[in-house]
Amino acid sequence: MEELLKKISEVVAEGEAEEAVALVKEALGKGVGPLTILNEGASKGMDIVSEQYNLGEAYLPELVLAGDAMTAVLDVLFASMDKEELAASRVGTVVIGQAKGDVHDIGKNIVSALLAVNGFEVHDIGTDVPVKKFIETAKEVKADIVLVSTLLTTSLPYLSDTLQYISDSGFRDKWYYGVGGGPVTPEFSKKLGVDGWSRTAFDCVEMCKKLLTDKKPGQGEIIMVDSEA
Ligand code: B12
Repeated sequence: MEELLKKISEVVAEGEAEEAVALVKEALGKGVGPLTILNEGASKGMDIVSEQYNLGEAYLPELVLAGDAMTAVLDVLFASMDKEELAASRVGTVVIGQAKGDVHDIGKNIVSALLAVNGFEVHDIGTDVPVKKFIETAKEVKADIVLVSTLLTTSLPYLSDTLQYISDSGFRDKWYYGVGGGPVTPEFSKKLGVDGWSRTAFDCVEMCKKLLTDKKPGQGEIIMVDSEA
């Protein structure tokens, strides 16, 4: 089974969407859980291509292809997760989106999926999301938590704009505000005064559960979860 998961990571990194989907279906058919396939296979493919990009061994077209393969794999994995069972055990409502100016969506999609499979009602409002849209959606769906993701340093200011907007709209004591993504450091998040920060999508699930049980929005210490620390 390890061999199959390794192969999935390789074909995702190579951007071979069709082959990746076929292998993922094969793994599901053999009883491998969607989260194992995601964590031990497909996500590792994104790590491989990221590393190649950083070393100058892969360029933007390769990233786009790998991103497309990952998205195709995520569609299959999400479809295989039991939605009705999840709806019955709902723990909270989350609005999540990628900050304005940022179209990276793979990490956010993984966060959304993991929250959904852990019983959260997730409203994913996509990429390049204007600050106002987070607040409008949170009001509409009666959110408990608002999460903003970004991978771009140039979009970091929108994380503070969102917090400001939440406060100005009078919801700072109603909604928890959490942030994450590559350039979003623990130091930055603490200085910003958010409720939660976490490193990975798995950490984000734990962070959201802790927010709902251990803290009031806008009060007390920031909750940080970092499995890589
Ligand atoms: C794939 C990729 C792309 C793809 C995106 C495809 C897609 N559908 O998303 C494409 C080719 C489109 C792209 C474009 C660009 N990219 Co790009 N891209 C990447 C790359 C290689 C991988 C990103 C990825 O998907 N990683 C895999 C996922 C699973 O990881 P992740 O997103 O980090 O998410 C994890 C955690 O961060 C966390 N997380 C994510 N969101 C959240 C949210 C919350 C609330 C929490 C708690 C946690 C959390 O959980 C996730 C899973 O554990 C990174 C390099 C890297 N090392 O990150 C560069 C990178 C992010 N890109 C970069 C750049 C500069 C660009 C471009 C500006 C390039 C250009 N010259 O045009 C454009 C920007 C387009 C735009 N306006 O957004 C830079 C950003 C530098 C910076 N800090 O500002 C990076 C870091 C590359 C580099 N080393 O320079 N990119």
